[in-house]
Amino acid sequence: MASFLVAMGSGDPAPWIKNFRGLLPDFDIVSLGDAVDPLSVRYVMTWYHPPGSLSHFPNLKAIFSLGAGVDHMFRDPHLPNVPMARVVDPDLTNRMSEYVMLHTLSILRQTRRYRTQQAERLWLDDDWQPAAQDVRVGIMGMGVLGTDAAHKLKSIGFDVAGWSKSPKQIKSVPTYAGPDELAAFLARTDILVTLLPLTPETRGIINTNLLKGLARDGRVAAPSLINAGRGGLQKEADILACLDDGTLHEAVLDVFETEPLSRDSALWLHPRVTITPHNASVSDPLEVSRAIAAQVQRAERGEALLHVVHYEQGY
Ligand code: NDP
Ligand code: OXD
Repeated sequence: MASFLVAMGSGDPAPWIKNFRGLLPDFDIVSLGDAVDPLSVRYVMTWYHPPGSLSHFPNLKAIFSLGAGVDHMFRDPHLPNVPMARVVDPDLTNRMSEYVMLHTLSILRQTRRYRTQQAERLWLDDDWQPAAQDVRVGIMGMGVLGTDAAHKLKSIGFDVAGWSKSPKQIKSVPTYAGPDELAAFLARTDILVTLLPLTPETRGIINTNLLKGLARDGRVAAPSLINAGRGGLQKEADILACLDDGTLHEAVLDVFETEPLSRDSALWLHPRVTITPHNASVSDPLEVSRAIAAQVQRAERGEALLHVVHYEQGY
């Protein structure tokens, strides 16, 4: 019998094994560390598998990331050269857009300031707020998640633009592409949302230089940042310095250079930082299992996989 290997270096494999036993009855569902004939392993689902642990399965046909991000796979220098696919799931996409809309609106409507004023029982008659249409949101990463968030932000009135690697044509959303158009994109951005994958090209991209390029002529106090892509995109020391010197007004961070975020990090107590524990979008495990099982069935029928990861691009 062919095997489907659940290779998790992070998180509990048990619920996934249970799901796949129900969804893929023709496969022996095994976990890393189980005694398994290497020749039988035909598919792998991974989330932070230990590097090298997938390199001795000669009949492997495909690898599936448990998440939308695949940077965890590329940590492995011995990654087998077989097709790889990632999760694209409407539930995951919706949840990310909820996160982006929640925090973009919260910055627009200054909820952090009102929370502080409430704690001080302070009623100030200074309630002017800019309209959403006068606030420019820039989304770095116009893939599945960035594009959905862009449309939803647009539908509630924000002036939205996007930046990606390759040029795009998206109705009602001006787009910029590549390093040559980054400065122009940043210069029209009051709220920066990063939904980029972590690759050698994007590592550390959210740094002082980039943050200083954000708009200085906006209707908001100073530009703000929302990063729900990956922690490796950001330089946390630069974000803190930019918050303190007025380059940045507010930062909302779901992801961190090291996770979990160390209890010593100055980010925790900064008055203009919002921290969420890498849960901007955690999709339903059963939905993800169903999506992966459907991919296995496609491969077994000889059909091409969906949502394929490009080795050379790293995402
Ligand atoms: P996609 O692959 O669909 O989109 C990635 C986007 O980033 C594309 O528009 C791509 O450009 C762009 N991009 C990649 N490299 C560069 C570059 N060097 N310069 C400019 N643009 C670049 O990914 P998703 O939208 O599905 O997901 C994005 C990321 O979100 C994931 O990789 C993951 O890290 C993160 N994520 C975080 C979650 C959380 O809970 N915090 C949950 C799920 C995902 P192009 O269109 O030209 O290819
Ligand atoms: C993902 C994540 O990549 O949850 O899916 O971060």
